[in-house]
Amino acid sequence: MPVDFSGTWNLVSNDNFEGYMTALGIDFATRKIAKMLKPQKVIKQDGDLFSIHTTSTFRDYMLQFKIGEEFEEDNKGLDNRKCKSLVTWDNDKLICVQAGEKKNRGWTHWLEGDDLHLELRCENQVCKQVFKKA
Ligand code: VLP
Repeated sequence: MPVDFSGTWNLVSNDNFEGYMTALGIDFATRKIAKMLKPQKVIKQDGDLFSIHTTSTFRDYMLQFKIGEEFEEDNKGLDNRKCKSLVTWDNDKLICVQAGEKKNRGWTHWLEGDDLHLELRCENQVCKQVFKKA
């Protein structure tokens, strides 16, 4: 794949994270803390193998996957629901479907200029995040 997401990325905008967290059933107190965070993503891309490490002052989340290979995702420290997750390419976009209790759950990553974009979806809520290279 020509696109390379590798690098360290800092959050610069976060639209409707509240709606997304509410759809995931995150409690009020946790949402109040979480929406103040400016998480950083460290992405490592090596052929079909990816790791995405999302870190913040409150919680961290580590994801590792291979393109086209379904895996069990535990969402530990997020909503803690287990999903069967699958990440595939759609042209230059990285698309994850997180099959489980929540309908329409997943995310999409893509690059636009120097920025990393992330759309997070759950039920009828869409959160849009933009990151800049650290
Ligand atoms: C839970 C929902 C905030 C909010 C409470 C804890 C980790 C794509 C993908 C790779 C994600 C991030 C999901 C964030 C859901 C928050 C703690 C925030 C920092 O990223 O890059 O896993 O799904």
